[in-house]
Amino acid sequence: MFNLIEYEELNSTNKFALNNIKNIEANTVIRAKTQTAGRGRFDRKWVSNNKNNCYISFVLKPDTKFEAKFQNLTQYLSIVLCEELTNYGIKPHIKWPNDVLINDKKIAGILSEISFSQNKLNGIVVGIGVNLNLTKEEIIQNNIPATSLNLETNKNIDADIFIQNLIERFFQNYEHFLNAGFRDFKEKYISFCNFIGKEIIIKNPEIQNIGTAKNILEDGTLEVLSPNGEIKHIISGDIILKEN
Ligand code: BT5
Repeated sequence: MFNLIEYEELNSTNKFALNNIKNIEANTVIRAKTQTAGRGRFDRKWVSNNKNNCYISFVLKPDTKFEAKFQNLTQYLSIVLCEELTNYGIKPHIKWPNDVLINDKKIAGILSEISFSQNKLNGIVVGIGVNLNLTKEEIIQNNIPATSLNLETNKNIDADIFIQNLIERFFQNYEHFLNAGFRDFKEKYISFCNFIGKEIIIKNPEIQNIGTAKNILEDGTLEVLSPNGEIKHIISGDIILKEN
């Protein structure tokens, strides 16, 4: 049902997948033990130099025509990850749109990138980095507000098993997601969110807004009530809980 291709080191699993997308079969997962240039959203860096962590990219080819629901694949993957983490006895939260946190610290990040040629969709690459076995020193050295599954559970985590289970769980409902879109997963997504009803700051590279997070809509958009009573629909950016 899926192929897992593993490399000792890549610059970035997303970049490798995008560069080779035409030669990679649909539903292939590219894994690198380490990444020399792991990347986040808005050209930010993803710290990726510890080989017992998870750095993988899903190569998906749902259609040759782009559909809006494909943009929610990152939110779908954040739910899949939360379910997997719950199996380890911890309580993860989603920070819209798709960061996964434990006790307000980031344990994982997701980056989706799309490849087109001449208006034809070649494929979608959904990359995820999960901190499975970071040390406290690595977190301090890299100056990241992060946590890691081993630190939360006080156990070393078997990265091979974690990655295999995460991929299997992703593909369990992938067809359902493609047929129904985010709508059928919205309630599950909301069940992992802890910011609804709270005051938040919404930042994206150009603007900053303040408001109360009201809801997540059927297309994954964040609905915010502004202090002047206006309802805003946010489609991209970062959120910060205002009391932080
Ligand atoms: C993300 O970006 O959270 C998406 C990260 C996606 C990484 C995966 S790994 C496999 C695949 N291949 C890639 O090259 N990328 C994907 P963003 O929301 O922009 O968050 C980046 C920010 O998170 C940084 O600016 C740091 O503050 C913080 N950060 C960096 N490395 C981290 C880590 N290992 N753990 C927690 N936080 C980190």
